[in-house]
Amino acid sequence: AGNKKESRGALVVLEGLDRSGKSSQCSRLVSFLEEQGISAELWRFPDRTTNVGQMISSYLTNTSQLDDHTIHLLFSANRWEKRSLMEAKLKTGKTLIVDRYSYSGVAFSSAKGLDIEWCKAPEIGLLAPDVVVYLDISPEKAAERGGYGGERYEKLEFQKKVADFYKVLHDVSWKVVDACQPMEDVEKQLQGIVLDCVTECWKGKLLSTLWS
Ligand code: Z5A
Ligand code: MG
Repeated sequence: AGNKKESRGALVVLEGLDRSGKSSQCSRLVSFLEEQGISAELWRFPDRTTNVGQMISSYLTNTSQLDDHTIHLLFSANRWEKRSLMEAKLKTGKTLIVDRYSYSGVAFSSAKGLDIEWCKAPEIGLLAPDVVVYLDISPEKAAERGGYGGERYEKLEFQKKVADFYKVLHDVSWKVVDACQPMEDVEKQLQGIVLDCVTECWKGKLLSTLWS
């Protein structure tokens, strides 16, 4: 096994439709890793705490209107402003559990009708996740979970389009987990996937960049 102290942490991303359980699973995962003695941190995008993040937040709550291209670039800028910190943390051995990332960015904007290649372009050069766990649920089942709030994208027809674009983005770094299982079962599967991924990183797996 690799030397924990000298090895980097893993970049783990959770993706999935609204109400697929990303935020619940991300926090459980961080607690689990900490219990295992693996240093981990919870991250989320959008990061609403920055200036850019506040613009995104008022757009999502319909407090402000923005052109589709403009908001796309703001979401991307919100990841870019965190890139160097992300890299530094990974290099000091922290594993980052990230709630949504570039795949949300591309899937949501493409679902509005923007060209998918145009949507991917500003994400090029961001750190590539070591693993993307896709919490798989149909838009109908997700809507039944209730709690669709007033935010802009929380509509069934739109979520169906988002699901189609997620399918297009699926690549070798993806692991698909059935998000309709009981929460504890999803949790167990995630733990296995993430422990394997952390081990790979300790053994020297190199960081790479999107999209590869
Ligand atoms: N967006 C974008 O357009 N471009 C970008 O680049 C990025 C994002 C990064 C805000 O995201 C919006 O921004 C989002 C995408 C867009 N669109 N919308 N709408 P957000 O991350 O802030 O969204 P959120 O408000 O945190 O919610 P969410 O992500 O939609 O939900 P979730 O995190 O996947 O689910 P949850 O909160 O963990 O669980 C939802 C409910 O289901 C809750 O009551 C749970 O108790 C229940 N649940 C969870 N798992 C289960 C299981 N297994 N069984 C039964 N019930 C469950
Ligand atoms: Mg969430």
